[in-house]
Amino acid sequence: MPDILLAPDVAQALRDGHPVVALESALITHGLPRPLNMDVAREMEEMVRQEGAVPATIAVLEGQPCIGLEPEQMERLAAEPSPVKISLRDLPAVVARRATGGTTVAATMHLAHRAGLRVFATGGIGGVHRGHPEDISADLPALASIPIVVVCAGAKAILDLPRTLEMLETLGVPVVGYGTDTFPAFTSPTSGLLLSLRADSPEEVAAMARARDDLGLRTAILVTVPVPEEDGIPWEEAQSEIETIVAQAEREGIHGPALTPYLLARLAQQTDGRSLRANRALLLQNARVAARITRAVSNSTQF
Ligand code: PSU
Ligand code: MN
Repeated sequence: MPDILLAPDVAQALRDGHPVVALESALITHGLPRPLNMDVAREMEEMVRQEGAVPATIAVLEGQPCIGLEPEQMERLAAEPSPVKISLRDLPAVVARRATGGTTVAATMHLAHRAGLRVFATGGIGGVHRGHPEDISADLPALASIPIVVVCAGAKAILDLPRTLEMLETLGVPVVGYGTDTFPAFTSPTSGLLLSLRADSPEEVAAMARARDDLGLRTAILVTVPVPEEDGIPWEEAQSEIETIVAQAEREGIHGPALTPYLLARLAQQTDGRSLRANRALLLQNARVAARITRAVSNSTQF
């Protein structure tokens, strides 16, 4: 079994120096309900192709880390009855035991970087949970140590965003507002928290990634793109819903890896599906931006 299996079109694109965008799969297995999960996964791949790059959805299937899934592999993953939510610490056991699951931002970053991919699109990264400053997503240390560009819509709105942003600063991760001066809040366009970096074009992001490499730094560059205004839930409005569901999780004693999927599912119920529409819109937009950045990164590294 190869340690990482590349889909034929991904392998070809990497050989030819064509842009490849990594996509994660925990959002398919744990972030979105069926059948929306499959539709969105397909749409994200389509968006990347439309923008002139090759999509590579990353997952572990029966112990095999895969970079790029065939349509039937994607379908099997989306329909898997009890997939594993695979973060970094889970990778060794999942591979050793031949298990199947979706990779989180942290695990996807690791596999993508190992395969030579440089840009990765997701929805919202993990961070520090509200009321539980000890529950910090492995996404944050991964961002501090894996040099890849991660395109997201900020950290998930259900989290403690000020603490999450502080932690990213501590870890030395550049957080870039893409066309914005404030930290986007996943399904809400802004948290109101100010960012120190802004970029308005794919080329600016590519230049930062290049400078990071030249400086010998190993951090990711976190590009945060606000959900389109018309699809997003205004931040103040989202707050009251989130306070309710965070209290509910507390009462029900939900914690650990189950907490984020629980909160996302409750938020969808609580907002009558508006959070799902916002989640879909931001994922597609992030796929588009990531494809454009990947093209700029490839251009900036051609000799
Ligand atoms: N983006 C989405 N939906 C998701 C996720 C991201 O739109 O479900 C996933 C990512 O895989 C992220 C994970 O790494 O949620 C965070 O989980 P935790 O807080 O347990 O680290
Ligand atoms: Mn956690």
